Amino acid sequence: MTLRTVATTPFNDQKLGTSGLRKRVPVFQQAHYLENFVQSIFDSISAPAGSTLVLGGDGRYYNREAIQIILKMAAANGYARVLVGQGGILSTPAASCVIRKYQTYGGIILSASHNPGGVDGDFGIKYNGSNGGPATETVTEAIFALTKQISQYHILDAADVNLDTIGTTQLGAMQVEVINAVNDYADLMATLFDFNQLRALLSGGFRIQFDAMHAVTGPYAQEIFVNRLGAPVNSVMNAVPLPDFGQGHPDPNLTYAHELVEIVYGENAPDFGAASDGDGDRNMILGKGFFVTPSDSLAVLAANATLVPGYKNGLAGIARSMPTSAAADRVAADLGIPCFETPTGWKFFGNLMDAGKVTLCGEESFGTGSDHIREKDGLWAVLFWLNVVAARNESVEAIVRAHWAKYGRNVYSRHDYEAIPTEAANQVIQKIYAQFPELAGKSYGRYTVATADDFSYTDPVDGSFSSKQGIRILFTDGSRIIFRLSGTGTEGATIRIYLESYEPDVAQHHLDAQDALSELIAIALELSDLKGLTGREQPTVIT
Ligand code: VG1
Ligand code: CO
Repeated sequence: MTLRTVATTPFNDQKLGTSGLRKRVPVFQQAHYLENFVQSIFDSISAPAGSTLVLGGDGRYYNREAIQIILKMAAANGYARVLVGQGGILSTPAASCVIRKYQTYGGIILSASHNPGGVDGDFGIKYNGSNGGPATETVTEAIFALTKQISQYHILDAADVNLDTIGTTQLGAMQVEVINAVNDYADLMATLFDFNQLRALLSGGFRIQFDAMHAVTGPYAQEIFVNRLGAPVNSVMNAVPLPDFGQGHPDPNLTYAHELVEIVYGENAPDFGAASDGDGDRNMILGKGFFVTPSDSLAVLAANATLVPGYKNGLAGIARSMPTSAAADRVAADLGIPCFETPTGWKFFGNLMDAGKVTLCGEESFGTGSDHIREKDGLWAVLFWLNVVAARNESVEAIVRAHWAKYGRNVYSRHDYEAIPTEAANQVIQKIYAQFPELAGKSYGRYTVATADDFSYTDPVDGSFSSKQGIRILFTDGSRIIFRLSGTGTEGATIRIYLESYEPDVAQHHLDAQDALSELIAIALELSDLKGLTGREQPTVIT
């Protein structure tokens, strides 16, 4: 085994997005591409000699190859030990769980989350710190800066390590320990939820259907729902993780999880449906023929948290990303606890949780989580919902409708326009900016603009400042239109339009969100001239 220092030159496109670096597989397969990025991570964090690293990914194409490269680089960079998920697989929440449980210095997660995988699909990589959470912006900027000046990386010439058998292998001076993270994760869940009550529910005729979308959560869902809670085996569908996710798009929403949606809206539907994404951090919650928006989900979980053992003493506070609806704010106000509004991306919640300021966090993009780890957590959200259903002995729909009756309904939808040429997307944003000076006070039908701004955020814990986090058009009645460019795509630009209005009147709560929001949708299209500038007639995805 020889230690090699390899000369390299920088790539100019290794800027991290909302959640790490995401590119097409062939980009990552270029000589030195992955190595440059990994060495930049190692150089920026400079872990003390003897540190332990956690390593694993969502099992997508190139996962195994990347893990072998990173192991050899970790050995050459002075790590003492690497904990790897069996088969190289770790869900994002399980990686966070394991980093915290074994108090490691940090971890590398290989995932492009909900983006499709396969030979021509997407691949991604991100670094999480010792708190188990995504590196903060300060760290990601430092990594990017190093990628622009890198001249060499270190790697051990060695045979590949067996990733499939639980146990320890020596790699140079470093130990590679293949672990069963499914058990670590399931054990953590058992400390938070009433597994006895859940077992009674799931083995007592209440039917659930969980769609793992051929992504990472299959083994975790089988262990928890089937093995530990006694649900029938067929409660978990698409449970085998595949490198190309069965050619699907592992994004748990009404468009891409259509197989599950058809079951839950069909005849003889189960009582409860749920799905998770490529790396297991997202969740979609469905009742029988009923969809729960992620923003409502956060609010409902917060309002019912004391019914769940892990949260029986109440919440310190709630945080939501800026585009997420204000439904959670209403619950926080009612509970007399703070509610924080952060930029999009889980990395902004870490400081708040570490400082004990918030317990629950959520994003409109099907992300919900708590301070049990430092990532959003798909299966956790499903278990939380089931625990609330069991404790209240009511259906998902009844719980949500009762919530709306009490707090009013924040009617919500997001319209995505994907793969827009970057130039056209920038024109749309510029078009809105240009109107900022004249927007306040302007009326559109029954809506009057209160303010328009570009969201910025000062972290209340470390004072770091983030600007340009999305355009907000705020109306006098609390309705909002938000425009943002995605930071996770790999093809052109994705424009996201987030729409929200507040409806206190129960008599209007039956309305379909698209109908209730139709005026705001028209205003958003008029303001941005989106159709004119992009030629797009319809959104690619509506959630
Ligand atoms: C999207 C979501 C954001 C989420 C991010 C990572 O980012 O909007 O809320 O945190 O994905 O989630 P963007 O920049 O494309 O809007 V995941 O499950 O893709 O790691
Ligand atoms: Co994800």
